[in-house]
Amino acid sequence: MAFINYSSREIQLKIVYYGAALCGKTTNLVTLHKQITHAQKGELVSLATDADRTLFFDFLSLNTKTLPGFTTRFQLYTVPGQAIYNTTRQLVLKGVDGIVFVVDSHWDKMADNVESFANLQENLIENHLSLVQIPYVLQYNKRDIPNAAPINYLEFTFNNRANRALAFEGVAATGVGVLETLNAAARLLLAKYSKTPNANVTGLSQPNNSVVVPPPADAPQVPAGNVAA
Ligand SMILES: Nc1nc2c(ncn2[C@@H]2O[C@H](COP(=O)(O)OP(=O)(O)OP(=O)(O)O)[C@@H](O)[C@H]2O)c(=O)[nH]1
Ligand SMILES: [Mg+2]
Repeated sequence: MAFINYSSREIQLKIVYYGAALCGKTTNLVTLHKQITHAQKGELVSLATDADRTLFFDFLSLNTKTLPGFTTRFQLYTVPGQAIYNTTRQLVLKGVDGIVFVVDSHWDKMADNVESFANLQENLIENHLSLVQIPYVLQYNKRDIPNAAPINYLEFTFNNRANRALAFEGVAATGVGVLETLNAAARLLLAKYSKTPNANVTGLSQPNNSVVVPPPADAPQVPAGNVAA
């Protein structure tokens, strides 16, 4: 839940990166930490195993001046994707304001992605929340791999709804789409809480060319595994 302190003129907003194990959530934060100017960011805190699997969460704080007279602090978290850490995912979701759902584009990961999206919705319900009230964006990550599922397939599986979510193609490992994804999530929150939707949170210029174009209405549809809310 957004935390607004009028005496210190500070707004805190929590964005959680959610998705299946190894889809690239931590890589998004590592890349952001590298790309964003020093003055705006705190340390990247990661609690990981020796094999770099997230054990509890990653955390990165970004201070911005996107609202006149206020400091807006975006607190970015990742969840651990491995199935066994569900209690931790529920805890990290507490007080969430916005979500980035990271999809692994690898064909072999579709079942994991679908399961993770369903798990997100279940865990939001545990927190008395839902995707209807929590702004979210999608990132189709690992677009660089040779066996990536087509965007049409991903859009149908994860974004087949009347009010489609903003979706971005990403290569988190090299930075493609990472800032765009975060800025889109941040803009949704700023629009919700302040009616100031045009902020560039990361302070960097960015082309919008990685916004996924919705598939045409006559695109072939894949009936199985559609979990869009
Ligand atoms: N080819 C490619 N590899 C990527 C990309 N993004 C992340 N990876 C790799 O995918 C692996 C997993 O990335 P992580 O960021 O640790 O994944 P995670 O979602 O945080 O995983 P958990 O913490 O276990 O849930 C690492 O080897 C990354 O280098 C990408 O865009 N392309
Ligand atoms: Mg991780």
